[in-house]
Amino acid sequence: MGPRIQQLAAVLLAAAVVVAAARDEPRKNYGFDHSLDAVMSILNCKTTFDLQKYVDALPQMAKIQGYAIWHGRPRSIQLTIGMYQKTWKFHRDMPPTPVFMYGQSRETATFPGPTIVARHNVPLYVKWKNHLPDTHILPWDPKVDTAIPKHGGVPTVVHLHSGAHPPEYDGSAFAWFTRDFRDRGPAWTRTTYRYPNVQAPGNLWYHDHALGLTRVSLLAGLLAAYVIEKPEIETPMNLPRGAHDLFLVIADRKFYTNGSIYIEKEWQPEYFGEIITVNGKAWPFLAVHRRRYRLRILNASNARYFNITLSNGLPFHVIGSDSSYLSKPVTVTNLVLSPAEIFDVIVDFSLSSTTGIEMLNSARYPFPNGDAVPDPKLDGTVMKFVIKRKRKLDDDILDNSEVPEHGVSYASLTSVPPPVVMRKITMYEYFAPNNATKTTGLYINGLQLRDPVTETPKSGTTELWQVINLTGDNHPLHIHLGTLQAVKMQELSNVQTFTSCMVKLNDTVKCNFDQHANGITVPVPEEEKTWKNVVKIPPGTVTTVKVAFLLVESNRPYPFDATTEPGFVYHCHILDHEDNAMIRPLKLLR
Ligand SMILES: [Cu+2]
Repeated sequence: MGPRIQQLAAVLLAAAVVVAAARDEPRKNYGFDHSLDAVMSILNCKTTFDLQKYVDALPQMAKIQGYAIWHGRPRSIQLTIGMYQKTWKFHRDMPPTPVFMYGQSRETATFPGPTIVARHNVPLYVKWKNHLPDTHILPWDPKVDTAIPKHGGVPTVVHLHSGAHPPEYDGSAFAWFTRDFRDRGPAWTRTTYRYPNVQAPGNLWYHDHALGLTRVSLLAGLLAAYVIEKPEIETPMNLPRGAHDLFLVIADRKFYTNGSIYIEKEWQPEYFGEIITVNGKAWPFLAVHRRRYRLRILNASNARYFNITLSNGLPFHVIGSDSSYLSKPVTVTNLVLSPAEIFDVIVDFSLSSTTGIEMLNSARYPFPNGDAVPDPKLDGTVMKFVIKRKRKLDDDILDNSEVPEHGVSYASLTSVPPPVVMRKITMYEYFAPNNATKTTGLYINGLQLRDPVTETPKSGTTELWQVINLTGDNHPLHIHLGTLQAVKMQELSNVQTFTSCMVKLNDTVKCNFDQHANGITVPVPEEEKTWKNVVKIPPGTVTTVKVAFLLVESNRPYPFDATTEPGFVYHCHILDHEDNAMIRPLKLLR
């Protein structure tokens, strides 16, 4: 044996000993074998998969109808949805991965969970049940403010993202519970949530929201789609339906070679994985006919933005974004999706010049100025559409769907009443005193979640928020209950001077905000001009956002009391930022 081989053998032997020890060792409280992690790092086998792309067919998650039909009319029902630990095959050639998943039963739980299809104005009751084990499958950082149960278990609480519902059903970060409701957070009040579904039709999703665990619990798999249908609005649009109406839930992941999901033990400012999954499969393919398809594309990644295109230049006809349709469809060849953002598009594969079409991604990370550029062999591709050979003559020609000429009348900024309050919201990033590149946390207005509430909108009104981004990255602003729309994006001049003043004083008046809010105006993309649930806030800008705390479809106040405890929150939807601690309370007033 040469000296290098001897050295390698010694490392392997030491590693094997540590692995063996790790196997025998009882699981630590953090649910993570630190020593095993060390071995994985030593052997540098974090994510060395050489996966063949486009070998797994794109799955569609089961659809659960969130209402019953009784004498021809829709009526309320109650569902029970559990959270289970199981394994999931992300790729034909990968070992099964331990995950947490939603499902109506252990057998039917999937990654992502089942899609709930609710009906406008038909309340849906859901009993959320935690069947998770005593420890999390992923490590979490005790330095971050986190839900800690007395008796072990994994704290969970479900938030219906984009839902208009009272605070007690919002899935407050403090309303968490563990298995069989053994331990409950201070804001926990009930086992069953009631979703009124009073808002306009569109695409929502549900996911975990427990204090300090959102990033790891979504990474583990607690996420799924939710739709509110309203046939009066949607039937006349004549959109592709049934087998031609599909969800694409995109999420990046990093894996150990044993199949487990990789995340650093210590909180990191952003989680990025180079393996791109869609509906729980790494780089899947979808066989399509030469016809129009409706694709509801959700970016469920923790921190990764996507800038997607189709390899043969086919356009996306955008009909909606987040939980609202547009005023009229917008045709684009690329779409930028922040975490939690949804675009509802029609793609006409009958116009394809090729039989294989890859969905590509070119978004740098962190977005938009990060050093990392997607690798065409890895995160630079998302999935592939393969056009089926015609078997029957009518396979392709029976497409009566269309790209509608018009959307909805309530999507425009001017359809809601004028704002009654103007607020300034400042996004900060803080660094370690001895290391200017090590992010220690990100805050809004210099405050954290437990600091007293400062945003108290009047229910039934609209407001104008000037969101000042003093960090180097884009942040997706998400406001619970409210819907939002960017009015104007303006670059800040002398941003360094302004930032250093703000970091010291946290005062827009003393730091002469008005003298800095005079840079170039960046146009709001046409495909984002509707009532959104996340608005991308570019770095070094002030983005003016109109926020509606009412039902935009009718301009009516909510038909429920939105002012009760435990209130709502607003936050950055980069989950690593939300957890530490780019999140603030939001309390509506009468
Ligand atoms: Cu952020």
